[in-house]
Amino acid sequence: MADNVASSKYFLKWTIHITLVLMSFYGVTYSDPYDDNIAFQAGTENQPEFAAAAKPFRYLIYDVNPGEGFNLRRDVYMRIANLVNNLNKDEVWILVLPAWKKMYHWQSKDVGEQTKIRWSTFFDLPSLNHHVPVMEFEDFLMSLPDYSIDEVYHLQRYKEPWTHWSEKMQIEECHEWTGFHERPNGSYWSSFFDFGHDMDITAKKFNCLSIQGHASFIKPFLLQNTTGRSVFIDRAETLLHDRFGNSLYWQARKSMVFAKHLREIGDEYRAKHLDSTDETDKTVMDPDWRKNEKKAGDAKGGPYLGVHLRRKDYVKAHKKHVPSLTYAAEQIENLLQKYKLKKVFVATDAPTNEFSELKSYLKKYKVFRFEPSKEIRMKYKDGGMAIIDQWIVAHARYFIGTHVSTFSFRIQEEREILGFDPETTFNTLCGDDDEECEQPAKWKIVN
Ligand SMILES: Nc1nc2c(ncn2[C@@H]2O[C@H](COP(=O)(O)OP(=O)(O)O)[C@@H](O)[C@H]2O)c(=O)[nH]1
Ligand SMILES: [Mg+2]
Repeated sequence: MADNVASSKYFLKWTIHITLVLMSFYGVTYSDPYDDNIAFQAGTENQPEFAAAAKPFRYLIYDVNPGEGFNLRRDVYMRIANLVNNLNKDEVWILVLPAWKKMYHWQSKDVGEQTKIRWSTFFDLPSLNHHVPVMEFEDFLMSLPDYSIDEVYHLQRYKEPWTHWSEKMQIEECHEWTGFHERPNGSYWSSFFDFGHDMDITAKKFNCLSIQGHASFIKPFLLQNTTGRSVFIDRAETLLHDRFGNSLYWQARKSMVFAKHLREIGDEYRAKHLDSTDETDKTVMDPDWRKNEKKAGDAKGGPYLGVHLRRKDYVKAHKKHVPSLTYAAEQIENLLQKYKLKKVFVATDAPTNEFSELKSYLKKYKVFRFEPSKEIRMKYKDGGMAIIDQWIVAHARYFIGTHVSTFSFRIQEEREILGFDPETTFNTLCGDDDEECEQPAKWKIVN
């Protein structure tokens, strides 16, 4: 009974917050996230005792090692989202989404600045909000008192190598460059997703925290050892998934629905070039991800082969596992024959000359690559183009990706959500000297 009361309060609290957060997305009204009175007024007339009892809600902001790419960052989001999901069992915490800033792979120079990008450019925020309450960093900043974040913890690994792995954490000296600079007044400046270059954003408190553990291992520390309203966790990739591949993992993953404007561009391309529609491919999805519980084999996929051909830095970095273009073409042709397909869609970061070369080896087939207009590239940048590629390639009848690429992993997950047979999903191109190469583990969805 007590549990029921507690959990219904939890859901009520959360609902209020999501409503407020969503209201701020859609510009319905603007409320100061730091003002509890305002926050708990809306919709609470029938529960005055709840409003009185409510603790102030808190903000968890995070960032990832600057060297990490887009698709590992998506994985870190899942770890933190599930930490926030867990925190919300005890207190209301809102996950502040780290604005996207330029990454190594976002190399286009003709699409305008690729920084301070909102998550809504790439993802559907109401869908994220169905899993945990989220807010864009920019919106959070607008009402942050004095642009001053309360506490920062820069996570780091322990210096000494472990002989026996166990969960542990401790505030220690910083082992490495952190990007935080102490000011004479004792506050700490950092660039905060590049916003700090135009606005003077600082933190009141800064510490390096050596840690080895799963994401929720930091929960008691956040609840008991931090008092700040806003807590920033830097290098959040240091935390491990609580449980990789369980139902909560998949809920977080399913909530990361791509933004509608990107899905629509991908769908239009599928219909125009690949004879692929959701009705014919059996990939009709409910707009509310919580209602989608597809079974393996429900999806048929469009009449094309989907390939993720990772090139650029991977050609050197994973020499043994990334095939030459001739050998990639040979493997593609074998699959086209095996599955009696005439079309292949290639998602790739390959430069134009490499793509033309690949095409020249596959003259008997129709080889496609998404070639967006300048307008679309300007609007949605390199990150948006990568998502459109992932969306199109994920809908193929059969998919083959690149060894250990997180870009390929995210496509595989997308196909699990869509309901493909895992046999058509967990496949990897082999390197030239490794014809019978090891295939990826089948991380099947748990609904
Ligand atoms: N548009 C597009 N971009 C790609 C493709 N493959 C790689 N990229 C780019 O290269 C980056 C690869 O980095 P990351 O996301 O870390 O994946 P990983 O390095 O393959 O594990 C992506 O984020 C994209 O910016 C592709 O097939 N299509
Ligand atoms: Mg990478």
